[in-house]
Amino acid sequence: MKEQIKQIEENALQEIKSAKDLKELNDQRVKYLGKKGELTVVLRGMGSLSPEERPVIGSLVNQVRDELEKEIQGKEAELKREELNHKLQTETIDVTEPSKKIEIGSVHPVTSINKEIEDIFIGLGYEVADGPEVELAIYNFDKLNTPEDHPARDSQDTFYITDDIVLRSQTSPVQARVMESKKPPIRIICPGAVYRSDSVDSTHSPVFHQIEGLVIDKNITMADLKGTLEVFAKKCLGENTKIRFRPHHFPFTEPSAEVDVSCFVCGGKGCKTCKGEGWIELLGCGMVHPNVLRNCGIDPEEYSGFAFGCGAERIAMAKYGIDDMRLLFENDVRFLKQF
Ligand code: 2NM
Repeated sequence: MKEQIKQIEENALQEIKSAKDLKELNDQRVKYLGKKGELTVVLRGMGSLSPEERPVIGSLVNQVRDELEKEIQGKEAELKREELNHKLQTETIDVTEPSKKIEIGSVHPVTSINKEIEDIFIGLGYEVADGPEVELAIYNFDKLNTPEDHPARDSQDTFYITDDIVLRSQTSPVQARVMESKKPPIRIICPGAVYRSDSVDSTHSPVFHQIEGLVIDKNITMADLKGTLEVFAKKCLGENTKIRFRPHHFPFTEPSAEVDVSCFVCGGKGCKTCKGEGWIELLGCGMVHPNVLRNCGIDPEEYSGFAFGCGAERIAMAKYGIDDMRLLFENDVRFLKQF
């Protein structure tokens, strides 16, 4: 039996010494000292020994067990130390390592056009006004002198929420609201999203952005309109820009006109940007119709005014040479980063 215990001791010491990690060490603890461990089994078998042998073998087993326990404790401390050292070496944080690059976006071309136009008109003494995109049909149409049978009122062209509520098809309802609530003089500019039931193609989108301007005061004439738009065109597109007026019709203005600017790419000779015309259509405008003034509580005998409106996407496309409006809505960063 002594031989057997010595053999167990020898094997155990060998294995404990070569344990690679804490799990292996624990397996050995169980294997030798656990409830069914080799040494425990020997202890249990002592019943068959003679009374003289019993204390000798008993004390030997206890001695070996104490020894193994000590060895295991020592090995455990060693393995824990190694593990900690390994962690300290592999999990260090290099505070000098450059951080991940933060991607900063860029200003959308329509946003920068809006800002540029706002700045020009703020410089001329205008204020920026805004209002609801979900609008009462009264403000979108009726007050703006757009009759019941006008094609713009058709549900083919305008998004109806109910019979009386629409997604605004222009930003003029903002101007009707301002005329109703403020006494002239009024000088405002209204940028914002508008909605029309158009299919998407290279020049149309059901959502786009408009900038409309409005001036109401005593003795405002077409000359004020022309002078204002000329200053605007030069500041926006360059000092050499010329403008021309073509007669047009809008229900909310009389007389009405469309305004072209001389091509800022070729200067009027004709090129790809102006499609050989020398001129590019910029905006619509006119003298505010007396019915509109009356509808909004302003006396047309005392006050007159002009208004104009243009599409922000169209100006951005002309100015930056963008040939497809869809690019402005797809928001591909590779496209947007160019501006
Ligand atoms: C345009 C063209 C012409 C316009 C008219 C008004 C208002 F509110 F005074 F009636 N606001 N904007 C107007 C006039 C808009 O856009 C092409």
